[in-house]
Amino acid sequence: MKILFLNGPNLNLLGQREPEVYGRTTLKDIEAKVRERAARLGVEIDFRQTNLEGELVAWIQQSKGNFDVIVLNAAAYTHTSIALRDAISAVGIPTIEIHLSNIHAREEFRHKSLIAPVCCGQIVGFGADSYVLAVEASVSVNVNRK
Ligand code: CA2
Repeated sequence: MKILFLNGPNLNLLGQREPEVYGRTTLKDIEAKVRERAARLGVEIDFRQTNLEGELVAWIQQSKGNFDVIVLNAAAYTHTSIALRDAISAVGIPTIEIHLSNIHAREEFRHKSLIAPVCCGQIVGFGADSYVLAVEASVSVNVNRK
């Protein structure tokens, strides 16, 4: 089984800015945690970050036939991107939406996710553990699909 982890804009700054909101863990630290859990479950991981909306769209399109599940922290594009939503719909690979913070407990504009209706579920508010929980959720989604 192969999972594609995609991270959107500014997540490369994790651990370096706004530690009061996002903590001190870097994206590299999170990737290491994800790889550790995935190895224990015998799952393959590809872990990527980009600040570009079009690159996320391209990666989602290219995942067809190459990955079983996509785990997506679309960051700010969560709240704005019809292009990402359309790409998830078009590719038809089960996609899990994740966030470090609880977007529903933050500013009003973060409450709306344009991608949620085309994702199979949402994991929010557990910090780096949202990513680790997403490994577990991906395995469950993949098993229940077969
Ligand atoms: O909680 C999440 O995971 C978010 O996807 C993070 C996004 C935010 O726009 C979403 O509403 C919720 C922001 C990612 C930017 O991360 C930063 C890290 C350090 C300093 C500044 C931004």
